[in-house]
Amino acid sequence: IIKGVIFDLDGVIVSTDSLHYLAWKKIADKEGIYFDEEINHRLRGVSRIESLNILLEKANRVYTEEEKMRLADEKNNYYIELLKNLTPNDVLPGIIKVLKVLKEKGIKIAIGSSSKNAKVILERIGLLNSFDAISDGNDITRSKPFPDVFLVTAQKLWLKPEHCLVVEDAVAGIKAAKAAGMFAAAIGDAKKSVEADFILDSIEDLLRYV
Ligand code: G16
Ligand code: MG
Repeated sequence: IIKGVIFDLDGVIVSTDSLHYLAWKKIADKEGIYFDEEINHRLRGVSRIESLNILLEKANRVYTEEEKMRLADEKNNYYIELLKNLTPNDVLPGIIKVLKVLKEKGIKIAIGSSSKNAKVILERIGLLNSFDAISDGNDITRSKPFPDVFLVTAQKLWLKPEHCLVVEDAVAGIKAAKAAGMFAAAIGDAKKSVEADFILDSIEDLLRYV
């Protein structure tokens, strides 16, 4: 029985994935490092510094920890600039309806994101006060595929993991949900995950399982 649904943010509630891509692409171009959409998929759900490490796999030299911190900061500054353009119109289709139906059914709703910018994003898209709990990159040190962000979210909801269902667009996020002992529903890029319990062709499909 599902008592709470935990939504990933980037790629599920709002498509900030394209903004992450633009910001990382700018860093890659400046550094003369090859970067494309396929590499970008591997950045879904993982932390900022792990994303940078993946991007640097294609670099032809070694970067010091100090240089890495500078590049990660620089990327985040571009990204924050891009976030200023977000509006409530950027909430992905079907989300508002699904949140409303879940609330009507008495199911708790929450955000479990790896992003340290999650609250800024939710504020921009007008959903900061719509959830029973929000956990993000500031609550944890180990990001997805570790289960930490979802376990913290379940605690904030006062729910056991086995009563929670996670909605994710990233393979790393599905792994995190299963490692947390929760149900996992995959949408978008995560549909290729073999670990997902449910595959969603659209977010409304979620309502079949709750
Ligand atoms: C998101 C993205 C990742 C990003 C991570 C950290 O997580 O999917 O690509 O690297 O957050 O973001 P930031 O640099 O803003 O802290 P999620 O979990 O919402 O999909
Ligand atoms: Mg995501």
